[in-house]
Amino acid sequence: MLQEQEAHAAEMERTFIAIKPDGVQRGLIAEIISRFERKGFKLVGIKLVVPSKDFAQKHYHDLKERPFFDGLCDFLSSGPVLAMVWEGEGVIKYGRKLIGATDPQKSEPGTIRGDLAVVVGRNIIHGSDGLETAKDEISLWFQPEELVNFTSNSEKWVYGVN
Ligand code: IDP
Ligand code: MG
Repeated sequence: MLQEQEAHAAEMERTFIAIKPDGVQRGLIAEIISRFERKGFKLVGIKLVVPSKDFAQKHYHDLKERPFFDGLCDFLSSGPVLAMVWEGEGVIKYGRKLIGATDPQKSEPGTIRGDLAVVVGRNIIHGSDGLETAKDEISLWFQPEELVNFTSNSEKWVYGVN
């Protein structure tokens, strides 16, 4: 039992997920949260913020050479963004699966972008793409004290460990 608990603890990850201004404006917050929640992932941080353009540029710094960078940063800073941290086994990679491909025309039905978005410039949601980016993005958007450490009541049923 102890081994199972240790293995479970070792697999736990956190990822940064944001509903972009289009998703917030279109009233998709509950729909999107629900998909992560029903899967069994745990919400450990959440806030609604309007990022400055400077902040948006920091968030998307990897894309600064791309032609759409300026428009993307204008867009991200154009209105409220729902910033979240989700925790769970494999949540970084599986979160990206729930989200779907970057271009909603190529996202599978059943994914968030596949079901709820049509064009790449308005694809409603962001998710970290790896362990390092998850760490960087969580620390960019959240102070450590804004994240909550707790054991959810459902955890033993989701993972089969106490
Ligand atoms: P991701 O959001 O799936 O990780 P990235 O390649 O990291 O995709 O791009 C970040 C965001 O930039 C995308 O979610 C999308 O909003 C925007 N983007 C990506 N490619 C294009 C494009 O070709 N035209 C316009 N916007 C784009
Ligand atoms: Mg990305």
